[in-house]
Amino acid sequence: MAEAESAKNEQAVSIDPATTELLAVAAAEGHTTAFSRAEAMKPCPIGRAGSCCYVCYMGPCRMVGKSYDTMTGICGATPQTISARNLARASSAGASAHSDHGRDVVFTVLAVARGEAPGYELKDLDKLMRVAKYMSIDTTGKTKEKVAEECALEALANWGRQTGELTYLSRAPKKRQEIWRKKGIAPRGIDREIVETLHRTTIGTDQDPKSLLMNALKVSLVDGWGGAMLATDFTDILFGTPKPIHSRSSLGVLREDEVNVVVHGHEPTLSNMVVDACMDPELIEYAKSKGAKGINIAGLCCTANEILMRRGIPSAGSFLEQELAILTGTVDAMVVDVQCIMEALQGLSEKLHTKLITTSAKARIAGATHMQFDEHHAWDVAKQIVRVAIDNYPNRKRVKLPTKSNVGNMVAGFSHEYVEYMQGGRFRGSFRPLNDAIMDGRIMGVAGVIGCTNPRVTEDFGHNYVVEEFIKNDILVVQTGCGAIASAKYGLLTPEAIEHAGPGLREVCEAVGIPPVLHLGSCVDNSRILTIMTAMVEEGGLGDDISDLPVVGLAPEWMSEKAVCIACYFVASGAYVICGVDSPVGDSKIVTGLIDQFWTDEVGGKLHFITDPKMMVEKTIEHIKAKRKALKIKEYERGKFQKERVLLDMAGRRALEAGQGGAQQPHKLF
Ligand code: SF4
Ligand code: MSK
Repeated sequence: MAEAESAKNEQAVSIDPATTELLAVAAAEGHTTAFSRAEAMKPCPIGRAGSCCYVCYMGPCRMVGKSYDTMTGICGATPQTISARNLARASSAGASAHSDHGRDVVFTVLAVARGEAPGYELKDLDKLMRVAKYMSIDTTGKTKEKVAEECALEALANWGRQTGELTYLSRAPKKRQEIWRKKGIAPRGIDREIVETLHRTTIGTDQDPKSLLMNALKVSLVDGWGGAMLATDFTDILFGTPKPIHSRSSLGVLREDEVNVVVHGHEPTLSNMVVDACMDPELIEYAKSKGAKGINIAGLCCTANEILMRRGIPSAGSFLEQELAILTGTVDAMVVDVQCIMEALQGLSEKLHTKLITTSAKARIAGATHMQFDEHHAWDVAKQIVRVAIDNYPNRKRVKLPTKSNVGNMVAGFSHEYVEYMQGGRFRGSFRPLNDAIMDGRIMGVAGVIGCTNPRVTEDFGHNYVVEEFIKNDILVVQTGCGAIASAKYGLLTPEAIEHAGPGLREVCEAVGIPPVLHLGSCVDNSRILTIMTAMVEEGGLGDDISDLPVVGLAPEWMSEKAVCIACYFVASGAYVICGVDSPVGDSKIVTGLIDQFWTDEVGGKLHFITDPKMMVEKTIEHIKAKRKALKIKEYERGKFQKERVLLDMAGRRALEAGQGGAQQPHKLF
């Protein structure tokens, strides 16, 4: 656990003992890692703070020095235009990544619906019907395949839509939709908005910082309420909607005596097949024939979260653990798809024994073994991959598994559907209990703590510090991505973590049987947070828009353009967002002011970059309290809330699940 007294930990590269141990191995053996390279290569101070423009070849132009406020690029671009343009470009790059991922999942569902993808099935028909309803598709008398085909085609139309709006904008609160339309940021097609942002940000096009910043929000919405939300829904249809499941997270999940296959990246389609292949009796026998006791599969980054949420497959770690996994000498194959995969993996794999296997035509790495994934014969590809891993097992050079790894247990799998279900069962699920708990002060508010890990700050420290402080202050935490993996390593995703929680949150978690920190999934599953916030608004009592809710989004250790995009779509949805590490627009006081006050005036959300985790907590609490005050709900006072409500006991829960509602049930959650 992080030390509560100090929000700073400037010396340590990580608070994870397994990381520290393996970094010592790397140093002793002469290998570099992201940690050592970050130490050796200080960031360019000009580009880091958003003051370098390289969109044309008269430049790059660097805004720096005493004349910063008056200087311009060769074309006359002001520092604020350059800063805002860089932010808009980052937002569109992030949107492209999540959305292209979503598109591929939808194509897989389409192939399944048409009988062209053997090995996959339409696993969650309830979810399919819900998606059909969101899309106003008439399901009467249609087969599930027909419904799935129509849903997939409607989804795909979102990418190429030239006019009109994204289908899922209608899932947002009514008031939010009106704001988007009034401000001209209701996005049309996903591809159209991304292309337009790239166009706007070429030399000599959009040169008004306010216009660029509004566009940064518009293009981010194609991610949150478009590509990412569609990715979440169609992955649920294909592999099931997550529900609580036990698993573990740490480099300690790798095994010395088994073939270790690690899947890394973001997409769920191949990794799910690889999980099946690792359980194939024939392949297990083959592994035994090579001297291994069996086949062990683990994940990294968000591919890990996809198979963790639905199948309980353990996570070997977050973004910064990818090289460390190879350094253990036990990874017989690392199978990568797209995003967050370090090119350095290949060089390191060559020095040790790991086979690095790329699988996406979009993400090739020179020197790696490429085994092209194709959803039309995914099972064959997955089996071939596992066979390569098994064949590589006898080639291990040396094993250095961390001795101090704590193998954090966790309960993951909190889809928004389950969050609703857990508040009343199948027939009475709602968000009323959560809203009530906030209104009567048991829960102060909700914080979404998401995003990457980054070697520019102490690994896991920011995540760990803010999460512990939030639950201590009765703030329910929801997490996704590498942030969730970081918390899992320290036991914060277990029901036992309530020992760190404030009295109100503790009572709620005990009543429902949940951890105080809920793992909602991968980075695209940040869309589940949007759905939950919308449900809280629609439940009533907490205002009529997301901007009214006592909630804050944080990315304490972010590093990716995708994190910028996520931050932007939460702001565009009305939320207050805090990002750590440093500000990519930090040199420009004007842009820093615009993403605060101008964005607040326009859309009700704002973005702050705050480096000190302690200040992140203070600002979050300040914001939540201000929102509570504006809502005129009970002032939060630790431990002071009404206690007369009857909690749902097990008998009540069983009655709910059996559908015996009515007079028999005086039980109430929270
Ligand atoms: Fe310089 Fe303008 Fe070209 Fe940017 S667009 S590199 S500021 S000349
Ligand atoms: S994987 S985007 S490092 S959260 Fe989604 Fe982790 Fe950030 Fe990649």
